[in-house]
Amino acid sequence: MSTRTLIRGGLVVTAADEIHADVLIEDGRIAALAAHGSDVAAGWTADRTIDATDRYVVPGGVDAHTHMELPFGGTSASDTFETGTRAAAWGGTTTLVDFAVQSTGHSLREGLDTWYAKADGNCSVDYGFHMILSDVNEHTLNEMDKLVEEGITSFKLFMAYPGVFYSDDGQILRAMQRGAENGGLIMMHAENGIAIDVLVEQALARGETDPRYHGEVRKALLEAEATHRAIQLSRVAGAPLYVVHVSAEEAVAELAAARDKGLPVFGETCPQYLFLSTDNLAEPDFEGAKYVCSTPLRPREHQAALWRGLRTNDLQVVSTDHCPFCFVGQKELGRGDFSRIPNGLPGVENRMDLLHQAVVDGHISRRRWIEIACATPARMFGLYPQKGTIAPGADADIVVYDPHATQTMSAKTHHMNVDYSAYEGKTVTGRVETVLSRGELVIDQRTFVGRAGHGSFVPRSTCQYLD
Ligand code: DUC
Ligand code: ZN
Ligand code: ZN
Ligand code: ZN
Repeated sequence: MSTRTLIRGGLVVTAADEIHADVLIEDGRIAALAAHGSDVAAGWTADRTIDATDRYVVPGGVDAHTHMELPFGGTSASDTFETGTRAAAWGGTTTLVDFAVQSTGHSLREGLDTWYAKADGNCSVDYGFHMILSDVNEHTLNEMDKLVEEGITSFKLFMAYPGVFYSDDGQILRAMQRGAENGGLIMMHAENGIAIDVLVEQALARGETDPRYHGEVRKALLEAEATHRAIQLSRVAGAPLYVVHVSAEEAVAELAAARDKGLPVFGETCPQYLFLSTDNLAEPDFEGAKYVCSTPLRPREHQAALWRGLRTNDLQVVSTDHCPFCFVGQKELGRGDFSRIPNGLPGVENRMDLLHQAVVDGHISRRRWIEIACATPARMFGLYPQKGTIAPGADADIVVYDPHATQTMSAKTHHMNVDYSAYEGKTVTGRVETVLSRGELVIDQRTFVGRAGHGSFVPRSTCQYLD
């Protein structure tokens, strides 16, 4: 039986428009929009009506960078697909693109099947996968073609982490060449890991073991160098490039210079780089470990370049790189040696709210908020217009957002399975009120009413940001 839902009286905000409109949902999809108060809208009836007066009605967030259950640093990221997708929904995100991992010496198929199994039946919102390439060889390259056909249309490579995920320049070039042929988008972790490992060893030899040294050895210049090298390799291969978790001003400059030449080079940053800094890494009593991620947090001065990049479209996407590890028992593995602190921050629940705060603070416009958090990640990764917008035919993934409510972020109240908040005590204006995933309520007036297993794998087309 078809269910009709009506969202009445809100301000519908998309990347393109802001209109006072009623939204009619039928069979999990958006059936129609009509001006609030118009004869057309007044004539609509529904099984369920949501009053969105004084609220924004926005597309569900698309977080194109998460790591649920990632085995890393001798432990495993603490959010499962069940807890992580529930927390995502609480934060107004209705689509995740998580990273399946190829283990060295194994096939892409094995890695991908492992991730399908982790997610299947456990998610309360929809998800797709990118594939991390840890072992670029002839077999892997052939498998890339098959994955693209299966809807896994993006591949992450690492210039960092020698001995773990690392690819050398020859492997990177070959993967890029293959991507240029099969349409797979190469995503790059751009840090010079070989040089960083030298600096890590030297720092530890000097007795510099505290979390803040993580930020000192992973130098901005080594992010910029790797970004530059990745751009040049992508030019040689004739492939577009998406640089993940950009944090350094110098790396933004490399992207901007490439884009000024008209190259198809894209950049993502994350809330932690926009709102946190090396001040957090320097917190006493090993608390800085909570803020250890790679690329690292930078001195506060870098933030202006990131905000500028988001305004000028030298950076196109804000994703979270959500990769939570509990302070107790996980981050603590690195006491006495910062290089053993598992890398990653929690944040899947906080992204939409922090970026709304950026609207309040005047960094970005309301439509740009939706563009960088919903529409562009959907287009970048082949999910548009099914995801990322509110338009007839699109999936009814919708957030009713209260722009006036305030909230204070805290581990005491968040829903991520991690024992601290990276934003503990931060008060922001704006709060998710109600969330729909394909027309079904997941959050109803701040109550979780979703279901593990509602969320489905979404096969993706190739990058649409080049169209
Ligand atoms: N960076 C992180 O902080 N965590 C997981 C992997 C990565 O590249
Ligand atoms: Zn194997
Ligand atoms: Zn990375
Ligand atoms: Zn990541």
